[in-house]
This record gives sequence, C-alpha cells and structure tokens, in this order.
Amino acid sequence: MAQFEFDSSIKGALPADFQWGYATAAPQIEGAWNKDGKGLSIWDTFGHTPDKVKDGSNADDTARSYDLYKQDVARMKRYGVTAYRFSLSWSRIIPLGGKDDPVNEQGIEFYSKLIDELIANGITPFVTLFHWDTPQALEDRYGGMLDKEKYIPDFNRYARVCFERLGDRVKQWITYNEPGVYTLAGYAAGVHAPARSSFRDLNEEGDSSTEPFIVAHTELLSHAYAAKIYKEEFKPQQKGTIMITLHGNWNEPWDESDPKDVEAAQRAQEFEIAWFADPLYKTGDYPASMRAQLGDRLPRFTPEESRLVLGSSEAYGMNSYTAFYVRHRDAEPDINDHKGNVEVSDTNKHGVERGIESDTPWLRTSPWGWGKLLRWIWDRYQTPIFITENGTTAKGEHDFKPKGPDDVLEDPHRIDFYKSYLSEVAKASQEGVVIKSYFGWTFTDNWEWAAGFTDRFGATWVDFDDPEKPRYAKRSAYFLRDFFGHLIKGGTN
Ligand code: PNW
Repeated sequence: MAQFEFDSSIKGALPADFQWGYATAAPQIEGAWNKDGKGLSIWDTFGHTPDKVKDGSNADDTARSYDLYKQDVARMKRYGVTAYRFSLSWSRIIPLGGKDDPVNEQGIEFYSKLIDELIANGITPFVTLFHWDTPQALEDRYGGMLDKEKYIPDFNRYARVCFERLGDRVKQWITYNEPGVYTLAGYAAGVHAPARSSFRDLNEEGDSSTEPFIVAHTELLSHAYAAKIYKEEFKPQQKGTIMITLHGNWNEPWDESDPKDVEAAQRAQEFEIAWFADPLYKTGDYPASMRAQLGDRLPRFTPEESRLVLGSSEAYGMNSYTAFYVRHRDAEPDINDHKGNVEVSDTNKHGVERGIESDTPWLRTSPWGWGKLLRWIWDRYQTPIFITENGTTAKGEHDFKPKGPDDVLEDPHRIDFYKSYLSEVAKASQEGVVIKSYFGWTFTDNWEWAAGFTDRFGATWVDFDDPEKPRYAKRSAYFLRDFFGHLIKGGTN
C-alpha cells in the first residue's frame, strides 16, 4: 500500500528528464576546516569571532561530510535522487585564493572522489563554484569583492582550475549562489561574513549605503567572465552548461486595491530579483526603479560590460523559500535601504497571514507566492528555470531522541511544505513554464551560517552532540522520493 496519497491531476506533470535531489554548501557541511591543506575562508574567521554566531558554534566540524561523503552518497541513492548540488570550497582548492597562489592537490582530490562516487551511483553533480566562502587571504590582501580589478582575475583563475580538473565529469556549473544574499547580509546588514556595515555597534567597518551595490557589481562581472571562459575554452569539448543562482522571495501588495502598494510590491521584486536578473537576462542594466532611488550609488556598466553580462547565464538558477506582504512608504527612502522603500509585514490589510510559521523567523509556508513567483520569472525572463533551492525548518526538531539507527523522524510540517510547493511547480509546468530541476534545501541538517546549529533544514537529522555526527532519515526524504515518482513522467507512483 502506498504510504502517501497524491493528486492524480498532476501525475506526470514534470518531463522525464527532470532532475531532482538536494542542495548543500561546503562551509555548512564539510567540516575539516583546516585539514589536508585547506586555507581559511571568511566563514572560518567569522565562526571564530566571539558573539557572531547565535549558539557560539563555528564551521570547524559541521556535519563532517568531508569524512562521511561515501555514506552520504549511499544515503542519497536510497532517497532516490537523480542529482546532487554542492559547492566547492575555493580555499580548499587554492588555499590563498589568488591567481598566482598554489593549487592544493588534496583539495582537488577530495572533490574528484566525491564526483566519481556520485557518478558511480547514477547521481548527476551540479557544482557551485562560490557559496559565500571567500578565501580569507583575498579579503586581507585587497578587501575581496570590494576591489573588482584585483578580484576578477583571482576568481577567473579559480574557475579555470575547476573547469580544467573537474569539467570532464561535471556538466552543470553554477558560478555564484545568491549573490544578493551574500552582499546584503555581509555588507548591508553586516550579520554574515565578512561582517561589514554602517552600524558601528555591530561592525567596525563598512558602508551599507554603497558597498552592497559595489560587491553585487563585482559578482555579476566575475560571473560573466567565468562563463565566457567556460563557453570559449571548455564547453566545446566538455559540453556542459553554466548558470548563476539568484535568490528571491515573492512580494505581494499589502493592499491590492491601493495602486501605491501594487507599485511598491513590483519595486520590491525589482530590488530583490531584477537587480541581478535584468542585467543577466533582460537589458544588460539595472532596473530603472533602482537607478531612480540609488542614483550614483549604483555602479554603471560600460557598454562592453553590459554585453558581457547579458546572456552570460545559460539558464535561470532559482532559490526561493517564502513570500511577504509589502506596503508603500510615504517617507523618503533611508540611505541604507535596499528593499525599494517598502514596509514588510506578515499579514495583509485584511489580516491574512502570509503562511504558517517554521522554526526560522523569516520563513513561512507560502506556496501561493511561490506559484506567482515562478510565473513572474518565466514571464519576465523567458529562460528555462532550474530550481536550485527550496525547503524549510520545522519546530521541535532539536528534541529528537533516535531509538536506533533506522529510526525515522516524523516531520509533517516539512512534508506539507514540500507537497504544496511541488504541486505549484507541477501546475506551472503544465501551464508551460519551463522548469528543469528541483533541489530541496537541504540533504542533512547543517551549520546554518550565523544561526549556527539552531536551524535544522535537512531531510536527514544529524546528532551534532555526537562527534561521529550520525545521521537519521526524516520522513520527508521518503515523501519526496515517492512524490517525484508521481510527478515525473514515466515514474513509478
Ligand atoms: C539560502 N531570505 O540563503 C542559502 O543559499 C543557504 O546556504 C541557506 O542555508 C538557506 O538559504 C537557508 O537559509 C538564504 O531571508 C538566506 O530570504 C536568507 C533568505 C533566503 C535565502
């Protein structure tokens, strides 16, 4: 008897070549922070700075996937995935990060073995070059991405090493993960590495009114150069695809009958998503709404840069989690505003909640917004979408006491989340929105950046108190396996 019940109207809604699995990031799962020649990243520094991480933890061990990758791949196979998205640690591959610095062969060796293990188990690797862990040496030398002239050649060289050494087997490359979250959390709010902002109670240095836009510009340009290198020097033989992954939640008008709120919601959408996506997929330039508010604080593309960026990403990598209500503000925008001068709230004018709570304050289950977002992206950019992250935490998962190695954690909140969001993916796909992949965030519980171990996003529960970091399945892992067996054409359910 089937364990879960599925809606027959969406059976076979996704194409037979649809890829699905889980996404992870090196600093959140690998551990081995100083093992086998790895250099420091800005997240090692951040974790070792007192009072930066909520529970006082650091990225030294995390889930120890560096040591446990074989059992992890075997577990993924049991979960039925067809693909796995993970990131490379730049400072594991080039410990000092720079274009003239030595390559660490042991770092290459680790990723090479992981890739071989995946392929041997029939799992397609999707590889992200950069998931927020800038080499600390580059931050120290010239301020990392604040200096695009020095940074771009270093990133190009790193990308080239990865294509050269791993591109014979990796056919799906992602340059950056969420350039927007990297710059907003690290340079506007100052709550992520490299911990810069205008707020002197929190950070010693930084300028929230300018640096986020400078760093974003560096990310777009360095992405585009790396994509050009891939397409010109590697793609002809290796025949892979290269893209970037953008973050973005859905912004819904607080009062849908007020044209100012409708406009504010669209503006919020542009500040969050079109900031990166318009230069990449639509115009080669930043949205007019951003230029109007930010003026010269927003960098300008030269005509050559604009041509380089537009069309550089071969697909739309999409990370999204939730939705918010937004209301216009009558006051002038704050100098440190990066949201488009809006007020964000959990309820709309009629008191309707944006969704039920998870264990993470910003994240509510809002499938209604996710469905709208899929169509907004498709309508505006007309580019095939690879969903590269989506998922949730659930309350109460810190108290799980496994009764044995095969005990399964019941996580109905996460199952409901995945069921509702994937039903929207299926419906959008039936309508003609081109969606090629789905990666749940995330495979195992991990180190959730500044939240430390307090946010459990995994489909697998990890006992972080045990130095061996044993893993236990959550029920949602089996739900996803069975649901994809229903949704993908020719599947078993
Ligand atoms: C993503 N938001 O970050 C990252 O890619 C992951 O590394 C991270 O663990 C995961 O989502 C869960 O947080 C985001 O506030 C952080 O909307 C914040 C937001 C979105 C994505």
